[in-house]
This record gives sequence, C-alpha cells and structure tokens, in this order.
Amino acid sequence: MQPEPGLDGSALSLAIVVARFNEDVTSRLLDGALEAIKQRNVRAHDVFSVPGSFELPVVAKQLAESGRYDAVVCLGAVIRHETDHYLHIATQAAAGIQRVAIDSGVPCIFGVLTCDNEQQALARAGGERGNKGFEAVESAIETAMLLQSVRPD
Ligand code: DLZ
Repeated sequence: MQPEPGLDGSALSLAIVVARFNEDVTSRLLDGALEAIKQRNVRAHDVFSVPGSFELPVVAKQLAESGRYDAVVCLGAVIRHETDHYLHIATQAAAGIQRVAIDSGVPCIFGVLTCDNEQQALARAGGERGNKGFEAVESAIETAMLLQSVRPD
C-alpha cells in the first residue's frame, strides 16, 4: 500500500490500542506504529494495552467517544490454533472495530493480523512483508485528515 505523498500528522492526536495476546508479534506492530508516528510528525499519542484482540472494540469505543482523539489505531494478532476459537475472535474484532468507527464517526483502524501461523504474522510485523502497525498509523492519519477536510464548520 502506497501512503499519500506528504502525509502529515502534525495536527492530529491518535490513540493506539494494542492486544497483548501473541505479544511477540504485537510488540513489533506497536514498534512499527510508533515509528510511523515519529516519521509522520503526529502531534500527540497515547498507548493503551488490552488482553486480547476481542477486547479491542470496547476500549476503542470509549476512546473514540472521549473526544480526545482524531483516530484510534487497533493492533492485534489472531493466529490459527487447533480449534476455531480464533475465527470468532478475528470476526468479532473486525466487526466491532468497524461498528465503533461508523457509530462514532472517528476512524478506528483495523491493524489486526489474521494469520495461519506465527511465521506469517512475524513477516507482517516488521519482516519481509512490512509492518502493518506502521501502515495502520498511516491509514489513521489519511482518514482523519480526509474527514477533517470535509467536516462542516
Ligand atoms: C483466547 C484467545 C485465543 C485462543 N487466541 C487469540 C489470538 O490468536 N489473538 C488474540 O489477540 N487473542 C486471542 N485470545 C484472547 C481473546 O482475544 C480474549 O482476550 C479472551 O478470549 C478474553 O476475552
């Protein structure tokens, strides 16, 4: 995914919510997100931690409704296990995060990896497939700026 040229977050305040489950992966997503915040000059940010990806939507909702943030970036890693438990977590996290975004009008970015194994996840958390945490922050900036530009005064 190519970012918008000249993407600038200097007018924005972001909330990052990161799941601790599969922390080897999610800590790298967070590193990527913080790097993007630095590179794109985001004015302010806070980081919040939740147990797993299933908890991302409820915390995103409170943060989105707080009026303190221009966007909420949700980070997690859902990895296939022996049962289909992971499927419920991934589906509910995706649906919940999207619902919060639409209901609140605050962009809530789905930076949750859904992978067959840890190798695939690590490849997308700073490995050969890039860092989806970094990309999630760029998506947050682009979407928040777009909404600001079309918002009635
Ligand atoms: C329980 C669970 C399982 C099996 N797998 C994952 C996962 O791959 N990724 C993830 O972020 N969280 C997982 N969890 C934890 C749930 O998200 C949640 O924290 C618990 O079910 C408690 O609600």
